Amino acid sequence: MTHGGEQRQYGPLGTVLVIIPTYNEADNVRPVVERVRAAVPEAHVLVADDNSPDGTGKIADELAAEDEQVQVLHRQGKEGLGAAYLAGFRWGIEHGYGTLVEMDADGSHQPEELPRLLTALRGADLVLGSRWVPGGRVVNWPKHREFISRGGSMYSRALLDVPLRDVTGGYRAFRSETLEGLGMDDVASQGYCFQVDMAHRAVRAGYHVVEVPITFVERERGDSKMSNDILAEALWRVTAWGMEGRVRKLLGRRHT
Ligand SMILES: Nc1nc2c(ncn2[C@@H]2O[C@H](COP(=O)(O)OP(=O)(O)OP(=O)(O)O)[C@@H](O)[C@H]2O)c(=O)[nH]1
Ligand SMILES: [Mg+2]
Repeated sequence: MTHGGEQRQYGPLGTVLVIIPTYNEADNVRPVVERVRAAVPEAHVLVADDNSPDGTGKIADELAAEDEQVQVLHRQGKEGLGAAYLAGFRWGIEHGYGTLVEMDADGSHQPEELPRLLTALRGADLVLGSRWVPGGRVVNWPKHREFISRGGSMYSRALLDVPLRDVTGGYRAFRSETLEGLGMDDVASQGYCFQVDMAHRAVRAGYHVVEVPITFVERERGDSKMSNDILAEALWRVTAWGMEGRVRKLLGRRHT
């Protein structure tokens, strides 16, 4: 599934940085980093840890000491997924990476599928790993989580006119130019609506966004950070963006 101008010429992807945000992922951080390094050996990894009380940051430091392609961004405290990604994106752009990948630490996103996302990015500005396009699937996901996720995507799609199936997913590959063009400085979304926010901005800015099917696997170890606060933030922000868009359209029409 695609959106945007397909006729463009795309430059090289540059060096790939896989950003993995972590909060209390002590059991998961080592396996996921090792899987990324095995699946795409040329890629670099940045673990963005929010001072996890369970010592995830220390394990990430050990990984970084063992492997010069692994680095750690230590942040002061838990500020949400969106803030961790924005800090990771900025770090990656400052360090000259050409492609920035978002990936969860809990094994839900398969590093072995990353080559397919990167192949698609050769002809796109942004690639979304998608559970809800043909070929995409979820494994071991409780029905209520699937309901929330599918519902969230449908609601966002309808309200924001975003022609994408999986708007809330967090397995993505951005060209650095795309991120620079999206205006990261005024992104306020903290939780998972960060993903909706970025997809919405990309579509609105006319970027070519491609969805690639992925197999999403429910986490086996560690605790979920999904909360009612995170859902509430997503609901009010998406609704506000939708209203804002409608009002803008209405005013635009009156003036013409
Ligand atoms: N740095 C940082 N990472 C976070 C924060 N909240 C969540 N994460 C990480 O973001 C990724 C996604 O969070 P999850 O808890 O897996 O969220 P989810 O996938 O909706 O929930 P489950 O898979 O059901 O647990 C994981 O790697 C988390 O460790 C945060 O505040 N700061
Ligand atoms: Mg998860």
